[in-house]
Amino acid sequence: MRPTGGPLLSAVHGDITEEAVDAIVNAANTRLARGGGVDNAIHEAAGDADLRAACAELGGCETGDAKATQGFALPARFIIHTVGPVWSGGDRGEDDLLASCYRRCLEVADQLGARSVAFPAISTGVYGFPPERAAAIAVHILRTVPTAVQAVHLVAFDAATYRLYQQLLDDAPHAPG
Ligand code: AR6
Repeated sequence: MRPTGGPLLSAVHGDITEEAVDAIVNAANTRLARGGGVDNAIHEAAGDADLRAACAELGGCETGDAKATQGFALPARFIIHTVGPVWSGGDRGEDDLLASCYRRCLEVADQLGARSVAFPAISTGVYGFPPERAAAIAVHILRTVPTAVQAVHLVAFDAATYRLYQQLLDDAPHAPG
């Protein structure tokens, strides 16, 4: 059951750096050093020098944890950097660590007063987490953890991930054909 007043979840197909929300989530690494994928796109769009300097002050981030910076040149006011697990077969606590990412991001969003948050598909790129399993964990945590966040955008960069989110949120188009 979704707690009363829980966030409205919606699937978005596109680039998270364009999301006009209070906070976007970055799929970062433990050093909070600029990497590839969504991390690279966020550094590019936020302004590399500003974001590098802000990340350097945070002193890294544990896998499963989350820490915030300003959004700088982004439409979003904040960036919540979280570090997903590297997939290594599923027996190394990967599910719990990924769940922890979503939970910690909501906690940090609440501390920031953010009411709208956009998430990428954490760990499903370079880190190799199976997308379907990751999407189910994401939706479960976002539907069950109490938060003051009112709107969550699950941003899929590719069509397959977008379809996964649509199916899980049961908002797939029902038009025949
Ligand atoms: N907007 C939304 N989603 C995106 C974008 C974008 N602009 N670009 C990529 N994605 P990944 P990870 C999707 O690899 O697996 C970095 O080097 C992408 O298609 O960015 O958590 C970090 O520094 C995929 O679905 O993150 C770490 O070292 C999802 O974002 C490492 O990669 C996550 O893919 C983290 O790996």
